[in-house]
Amino acid sequence: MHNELKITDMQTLESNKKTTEETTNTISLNLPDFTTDSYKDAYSRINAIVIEGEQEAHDNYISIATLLPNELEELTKLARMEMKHKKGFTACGRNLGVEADMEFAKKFFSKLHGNFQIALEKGNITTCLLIQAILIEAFAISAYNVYIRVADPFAKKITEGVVKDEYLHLNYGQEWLKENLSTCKEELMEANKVNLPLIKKMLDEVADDASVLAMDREELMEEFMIAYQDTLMEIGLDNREIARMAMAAIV
Ligand code: PL3
Ligand code: FE2
Ligand code: FE2
Repeated sequence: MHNELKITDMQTLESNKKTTEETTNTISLNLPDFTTDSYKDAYSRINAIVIEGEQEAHDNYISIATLLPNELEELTKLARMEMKHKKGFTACGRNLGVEADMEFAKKFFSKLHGNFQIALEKGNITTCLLIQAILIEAFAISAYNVYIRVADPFAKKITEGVVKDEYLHLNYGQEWLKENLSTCKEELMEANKVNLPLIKKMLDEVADDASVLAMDREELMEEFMIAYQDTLMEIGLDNREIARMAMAAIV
């Protein structure tokens, strides 16, 4: 009786071990080789985009606080998180032995950056929030959610922490726009018409490098659309308005 029990325990142990090994193998089969030159080459641009994006997000929240002085404390908190994200992603590049191509990344954001600056100068809070807290954050959320599935273990852990914050940032913009919807709807629609096509272009521009990292373009678009449409719904737009806004991506 005693012996029998022991055998059963051993068998359970053996079969558990096998399952673990099988799972590990399956996962590693789907992951790219992080040490190849082609992976590192693509990573030098994608990593730079993310680092630049986090820096600009920081600067944008600080700028938005000049338009919403009552929200200074909250916006400063968000800005601080962005600097932490930047540090995290810088460590991801260093961990893989990759030097980020920052010049490429600055160009990548230049058009959107310019539009944000113009809106800031004009005091167009709605446009600033749409660009940073909705479009850029939804873009980041889509990218990070897809990246988590194919990242190296070090970067995966960091990105998992970051993406949780990005939902808070998206939520911040969402709540402000929801409260002010009656007065900001027209500007929101107009700003979206101008800036959503830029996000689409940026996604197209990054798609080839992303695919080297095993990130699928369709999956990125899908994740973006989920975050984007979900937010517009929460803001209080109806189906027709959301469809109209999303259509701006088809240009
Ligand atoms: C807002 O908090 C940050 C904005 C960053 C924008 C990132 C866009 C990323 C597109 C490329 C996808 C690759 C993700 C890989 C991460 C190393
Ligand atoms: Fe961030
Ligand atoms: Fe963010």
